[in-house]
Amino acid sequence: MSDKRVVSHSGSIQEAGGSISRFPLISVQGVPLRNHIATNWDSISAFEDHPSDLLIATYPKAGTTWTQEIVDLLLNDGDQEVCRRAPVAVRMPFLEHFSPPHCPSGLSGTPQGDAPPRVIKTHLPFQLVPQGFWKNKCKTIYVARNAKDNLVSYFHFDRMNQTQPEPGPWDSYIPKFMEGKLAWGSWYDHVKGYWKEREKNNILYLFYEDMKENPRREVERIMRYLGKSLPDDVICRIVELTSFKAMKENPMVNYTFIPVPVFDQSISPFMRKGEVGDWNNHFTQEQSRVFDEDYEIQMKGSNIPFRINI
Ligand code: PPS
Repeated sequence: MSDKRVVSHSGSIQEAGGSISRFPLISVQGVPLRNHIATNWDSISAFEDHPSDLLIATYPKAGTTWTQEIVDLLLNDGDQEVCRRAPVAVRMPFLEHFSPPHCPSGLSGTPQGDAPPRVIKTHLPFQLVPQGFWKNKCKTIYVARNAKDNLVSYFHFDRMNQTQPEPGPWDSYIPKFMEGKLAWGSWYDHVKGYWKEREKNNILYLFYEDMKENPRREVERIMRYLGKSLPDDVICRIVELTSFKAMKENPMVNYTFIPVPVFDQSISPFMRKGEVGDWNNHFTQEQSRVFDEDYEIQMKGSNIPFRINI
C-alpha cells in the first residue's frame, strides 16, 4: 500500500490526498445524518441481513468499541491473536457508513471467511435500523451511556474527527446535544427507542457505567446472551484484554489505523479517558442545572436507570 492510501472506517481504501471534509448533516426521517449516509439511504435501508447477524447498536461514544472487542473475544474463545486479525472497523462493519467519494458501503467490508455470526455496528436509532433485523430476530446488543458523559465524549470526538460537523465551543455544543442536532440525532430518543423495544425484540440493553463498575459481570452477561460458556481463566483474560489501558495500547482497537487527516488524535485521543463522571470536569454548575432541568422533561415517564456517577 502506498503512503497516500489509507484505510477508511470500512477497511476500504481512500486516497489521502482526496478531500477530507467535515460532512454536513441531512435529515433522514427527522434524524440528522452525515450527508453521505443520507444520500445512500436507499441502499442502507435495503440491506439484507441474515438471521445469524449480531447487531451492536449505540448512540455515538457510548462504548461501542469496547463492546465490539468483548464480543469478538467471546466469539473467539478469548484468542487474542485472532482478534488482532484486522482493525475492529474491518472485523465489524459499520452498517450505515459510506466513505465518500466513490467508496462502497461499510457493509462491503464484511470480512470474508469469518464464521457466523457476522457482527455489525450501527449508531442508527431503532426506527431507522433496516426492518429485517427485527423481523429475523437478530440478536442485538445496545449500550447506553449517561447523557452527560456521552456528551463530553462526543464533544472531544467531534473536535478530532475531521469528518464530523464542527463542534464549535463547548458552551454552544451542550444545547446542540439537548436539541438533538448532532449527527445521529437525539440521545434522548435513541436510548428511549431501544429501551422500549428491548423485551419484544430480545435486545440486550447494557450500560457503560455497569461495565465500568463490574466488567466481569457484564462480560458474563454478554457471554450468556451469545449462548457461550467459557472457563473462568478465559473470562478473566477477556476482562483484562478489554480494560481501558489494554485497549488504548492495542492498535487494532485504538483507531490509530485511521490516518491523521481523518482522526487527529493529537487533538484528542480516541481512547480519551474511559471514565464515568468526567462530565464533572466540563459542566459549570449553571450548565449542569440547565441540562438537568431539560433532562427531566425529555426523559419524563421513562424509567431507564442511568447513573451519572458510580
Ligand atoms: S464510537 O466512535 O461511537 O464508536 O465511540 P465508542 O467506542 O462508542 O466510544 C468511545 C468512548 O468509549 C471509551 N472506551 C472505553 N472506556 C472504558 N473501557 C474501555 N475498554 C473503553 N474503550 C473505549 C473511550 O475512551 C471513549 O470515551 P471517552 O469518555 O471519550 O474516553
